[in-house]
Amino acid sequence: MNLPARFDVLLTGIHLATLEGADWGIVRDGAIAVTGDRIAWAGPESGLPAVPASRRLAFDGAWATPGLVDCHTHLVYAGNRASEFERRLRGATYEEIAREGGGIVSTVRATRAASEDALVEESRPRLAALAGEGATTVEVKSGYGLERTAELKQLAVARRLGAELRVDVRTTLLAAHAVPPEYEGRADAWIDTVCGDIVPAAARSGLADAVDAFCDRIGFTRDQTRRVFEAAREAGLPVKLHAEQLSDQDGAALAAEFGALSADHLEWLSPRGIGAMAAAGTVAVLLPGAYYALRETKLPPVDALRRAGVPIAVSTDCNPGTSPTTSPLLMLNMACTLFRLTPLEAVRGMTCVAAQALRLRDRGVLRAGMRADVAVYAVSEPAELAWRFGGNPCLGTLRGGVPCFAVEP
Ligand code: DI6
Ligand code: FE
Repeated sequence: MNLPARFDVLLTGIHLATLEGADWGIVRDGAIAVTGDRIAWAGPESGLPAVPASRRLAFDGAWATPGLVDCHTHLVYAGNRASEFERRLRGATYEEIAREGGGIVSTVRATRAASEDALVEESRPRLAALAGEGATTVEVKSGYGLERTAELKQLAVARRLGAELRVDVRTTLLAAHAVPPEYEGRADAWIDTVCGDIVPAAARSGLADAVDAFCDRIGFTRDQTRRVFEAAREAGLPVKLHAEQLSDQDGAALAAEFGALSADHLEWLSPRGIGAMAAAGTVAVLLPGAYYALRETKLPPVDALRRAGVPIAVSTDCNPGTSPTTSPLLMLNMACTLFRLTPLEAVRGMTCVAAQALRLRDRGVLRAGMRADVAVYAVSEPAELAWRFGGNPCLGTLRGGVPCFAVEP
């Protein structure tokens, strides 16, 4: 093993859930040493190499996990949808509100009207809240601009916030989220614009790492989604899909056909879709917050996904319409309580498997050589992370090697 002459940061007095292998990868009384933005050494403190450290953080029995990876969010938006929530409680459905020009399109109006600086201000607390519970990598989608400049504005805001808060932000163009008001009744014409103008512009600007679409009754058809995927392929960007959320459109199989990183939501996923995802290595991203907030009753086929060996990730889906949460830890709990994942599956789903859903091979487990993204929690065993709901035991994180702790140990 190549050890540096000095460690920049050394964490001691922690138990590790490395998530190496198929289990928790527990190392009691461990230590993590960091050089630059990489883990230089991780293991039992008794085996710590005798290398001096510039900065030492000595804990007293906290637990360290890989930094959380929130692989599906829409956290850059303006305004809120509290009044839509009230309407839904009085009986209106999400689909009805969308068809009347509310829902996603109401957030589009607010997001277009906000300046880039105003969007940064509105969105910062959301990214900070995710990071405050241990997230070190967060995917952020556009989809509330629905015109070229406003879509790029959202992506630029996401990147700015990532740089400011030292969270590794991955951006996804979601111009095929809804039909913008200017194109009402002309979904195909909007897809022409998305494919001919917005996807190429996003690729040229370097502001998008991937392309997503909403394939559903109130979103886009399978054929329209296919066209978006073809434009993404042409532009050299990987794809992912909001698939089978409200109905079965056979979207997951289409995503798999394009080698998608992930297919997300999946309550209505069919056996055919599962087989296609398994064959393509497409990750299933489960979003219990949206399931909960829409009071869905159709569960994603978790057992069938397990049997087929499809990797399962869990994410917040942070968005104003269907998952107005900024709590990744609450999602771990909901993934267990609502979807019957085990705490280990849920935590893996928000670390190593979520990293896989973003095709990031350098994070998601605690091991020398990986990015020094670490979350530290005041819990007495790692399953406690999924057991609790409503509290935040996170003491802080290392984000690319940089200690971010409210109170330095
Ligand atoms: N499915 C969702 O759950 C979010 N987008 C999507 O395609 C909801 C977005 C919103 O309602 O604002
Ligand atoms: Fe979403």
